[in-house]
Amino acid sequence: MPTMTGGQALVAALKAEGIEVIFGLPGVQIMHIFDALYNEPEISLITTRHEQTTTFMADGYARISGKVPAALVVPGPGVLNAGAGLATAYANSSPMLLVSGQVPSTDIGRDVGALHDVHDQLDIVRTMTKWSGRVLRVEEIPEAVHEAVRHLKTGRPRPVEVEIPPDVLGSTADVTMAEAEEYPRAAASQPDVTRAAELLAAAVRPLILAGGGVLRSGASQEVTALAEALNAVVITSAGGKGAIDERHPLSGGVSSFGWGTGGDLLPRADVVLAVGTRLAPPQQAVSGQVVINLNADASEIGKTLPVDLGIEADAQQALGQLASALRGKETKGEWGPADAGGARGASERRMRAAAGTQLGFMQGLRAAVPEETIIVSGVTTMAQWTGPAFPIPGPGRYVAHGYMGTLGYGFPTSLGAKVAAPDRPVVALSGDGGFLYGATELATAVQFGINTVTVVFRDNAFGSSKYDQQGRFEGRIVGTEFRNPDFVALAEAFGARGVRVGGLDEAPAAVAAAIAENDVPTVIEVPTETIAPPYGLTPPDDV
Ligand SMILES: Cc1ncc(C[n+]2csc(CCOP(=O)(O)OP(=O)(O)O)c2C)c(N)n1
Ligand SMILES: [Mg+2]
Repeated sequence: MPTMTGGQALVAALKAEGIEVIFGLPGVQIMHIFDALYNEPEISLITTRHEQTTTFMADGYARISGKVPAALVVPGPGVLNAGAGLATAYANSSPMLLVSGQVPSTDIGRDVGALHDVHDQLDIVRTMTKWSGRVLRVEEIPEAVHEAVRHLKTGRPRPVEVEIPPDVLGSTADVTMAEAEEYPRAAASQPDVTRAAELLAAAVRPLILAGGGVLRSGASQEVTALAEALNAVVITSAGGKGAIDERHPLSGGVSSFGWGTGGDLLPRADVVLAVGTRLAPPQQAVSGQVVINLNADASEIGKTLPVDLGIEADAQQALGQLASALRGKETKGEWGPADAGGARGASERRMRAAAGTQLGFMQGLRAAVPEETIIVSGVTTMAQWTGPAFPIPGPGRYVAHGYMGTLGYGFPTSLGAKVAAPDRPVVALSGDGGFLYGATELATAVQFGINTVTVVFRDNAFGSSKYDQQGRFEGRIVGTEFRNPDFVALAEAFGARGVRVGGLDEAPAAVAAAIAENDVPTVIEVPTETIAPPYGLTPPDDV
C-alpha cells in the first residue's frame, strides 16, 4: 500500500478510472491536486480562464469522445461559476466528474467566513448532479472516485461531483486503489422485448423517435438497422440529431419547432418507438398511437406522455435484443424512402418559402465543410436553424445546448470537442452576445493549440430578445442592443486569427479556408441583420 497525499490519491484514482483529461483552474484549496499533476504524463491538464469554461469544455469533450473528463475547481465561487456548464451537461446527459475543493474540514458548516465558503455546497451541487459526495479521509478518496465513476457509467449518464477539503488533500496515508470496472449494459426484460417486438412487427407505419440517449449509448447502428428491418422511418429530437445519418433514405430528419419533418411524419405513424428521449412537446405522439418508450432512466418513462410500454434499459443493448426477437418474424412496415424523403422535401420547401436566408446559409455551410466536421450549435438565432436545415451525417458530429439553452456555451464547448477530436474540424456557431461570455478562452485555445473555427454573427444585439421585442412588444427596443468590439482585432490580440467577411454569403468559404489552414484558432465575424429564429416564424402550410 503506497503512502500518498490526498492530492496524489485523487490523481492516482482518476488515472485508475481511465480519466485522461482535466479542465481546471487553480486555487489554494486544491493546490495539492495540481502538485500531483506535476510531471504526470498520463493526464492532460488544460487550464482555463473561468470555471464556467471548465465544465463547458468537459461537456464538449465528453460528448465527442464518449469518455469521462474531469473538471477541477475551487469551492464557493469556483463551484458556482462552474454551475452553468454543469447544469448544461446535466440537461444533456453528458458525463463528467467535477472535483471541487472545500473549506478546511474543521470549518465546514460553521459559517466562520473561511475563504470561498458557501453554505451547503453539496446541496447546491446536488441539483445539477446525479450523485455527489464529500470525502473526509485520504484512504476514502479512491472509493469515492470509483463510486462517482460507477454512476457515470451505469444508467443515464449525468455529471457527478466529489468534494475534498484542503486538509484532506494535504495529509498523507496508506492508500489502496480501487480497481476500475467494466459495467454491463442494462438489458431489457424478456417479456418487454417480446411485447415490443410484437407491437413493432404488427405496425404498418412504425416510427422510431431517437433522442440524445441513442447518442450517449452509441446505438446509432442499432437504430438504423432496426429501421431497415421494420421499414420504419426515423426522426430525431434536437438532442438526438445525428443518431441516424440524416441522408439515409429512412431518415426523416429532426422534429423542430414545426420546421423539421416531425410534424409531417409523427401523426401518420401507428406505432412509435421512442428511444432515449424525454418526449418533450414537439415530439409528442397523437392519440390513438401505440407508444413504446425505451429509456435508461425509468423516471422519464410516462413523465410527459402516457406510454403503452415502458422499457428501462440501455438503448444499444435493448435494440440489439429487439433485433434478435424480430429476426425471422413477419413484419408489416410500409414506410419507405418516399415517405421520409417527401417529408424532408416538404420541410425544405417550407424553409425556402419563409426562411430562405437561414436555409441558404445552412446549405452553403453544409457544402463547404467536410463530412466529419463537428458543429457546435450555439444559442444564436441562426444556429437554431441547424436542427431542420443542416443535415448531420451520423453520430459524433453535432453538439447542441439542449433544454438548458445556456447562452455562452458554444465557443468553450467547441474547444472541449476539439480536445476530444484534434484531427477533425470543429466549427462553433455563436452570436456576438454569446461569444463574449467566453471569448477569453481564446487564450486557452491558443496556448493549447486547440484550433477551432468560430463563426460570430454580428447583429449588435441580443438578437433573439430584440426579435421578441419587435414582435411581442410592438417594436419597443430596450436593453437588447449593444456595442461590439472589433472581433478581428480581439482574436488577433490573443494570437488567434480574425477574419471579417462582408455578409452571410461569404461565410461558408471563410470557414472552409480556416479549416484548411488549421494552424491557429480562427474567429470569423459575419455582419447580419436581426435573424428570425425558427420559433419566431410560423411554418407556411402547403408549399
Ligand atoms: C445564460 C443565459 N442568459 C440569457 C439567456 C437569454 N437569451 C437567449 S438568446 C439571447 C440573445 C443571444 O444573443 P447573441 O448571442 O448575440 O445571438 P443572437 O440572438 O443575436 O443571434 C439571450 C439573452 C440565455 N439563453 N442564457
Ligand atoms: Mg447577436
